[in-house]
Amino acid sequence: MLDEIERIVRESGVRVAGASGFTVDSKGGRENIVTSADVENEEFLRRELTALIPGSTFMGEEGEEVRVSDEGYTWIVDPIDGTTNFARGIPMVGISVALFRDGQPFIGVVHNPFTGTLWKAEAGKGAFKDGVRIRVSDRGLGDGIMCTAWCTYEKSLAPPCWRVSERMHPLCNDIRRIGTAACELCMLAEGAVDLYFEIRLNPWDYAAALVCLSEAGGCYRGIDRDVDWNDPSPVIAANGTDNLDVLHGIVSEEFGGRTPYGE
Ligand code: LIP
Repeated sequence: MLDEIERIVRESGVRVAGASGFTVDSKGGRENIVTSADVENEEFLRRELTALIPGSTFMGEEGEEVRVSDEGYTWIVDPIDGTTNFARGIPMVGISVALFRDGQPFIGVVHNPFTGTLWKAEAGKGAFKDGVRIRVSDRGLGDGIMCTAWCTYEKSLAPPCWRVSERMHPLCNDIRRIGTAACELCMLAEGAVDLYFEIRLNPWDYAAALVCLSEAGGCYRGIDRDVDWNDPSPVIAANGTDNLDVLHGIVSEEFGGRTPYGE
């Protein structure tokens, strides 16, 4: 199954990397856009992936609302994670495909068609980047690089996000804002970076990458509970529980136990 999913994702990557003349529309607010390439790639992935498992359900960023099935199979897909990067020609995007079985994630594939990089994992079988086994780093906080964002789509939430960055910056090595959660979380899985925080992501941004992160020995959580697979959630992740606990503590203090998404 993983090989078949990889084949389909790579085929979709050829379409995305070769897209031209696509339209750009707003999804509400000037920051939240969708391109015709997103929509077309989601339809391609929906058709090909659901044909792999007849009767499977499909949750896609650009489609109608779907919940993860407690029984059977559900796909959670972001056809182009990092849409703004894609629309502006910044070659950091991720095609993200997760497969859930009986409500639990067990396969994740993330592919950047511009670099050719593909991360993949199946529960219990390890995580891989371009076919090579990967593991999180063992860096302490002082050597850690944190990927983060400052809530692009709801800028009223930016101030506490800035404060988290302000407090983490002197503790760690540096901070990066790359603009694709799927790829950033996979870079955490491969040991390139060491921490990750974003206050508001959708399941399609992170589901596949968190399978890779788990299989690579990393850890993640929400603020007051686990990450949600059906609704927007904060995502706090790290290469180990020591760094996760420091980051989670600062996030909790800055958001005052109040999480903006019903957590
Ligand atoms: C993006 C995320 C990114 C976040 C952006 C956006 P999209 O996903 O991957 O980390 O900061 O605001 O949500 O919307 O491009 O698929």
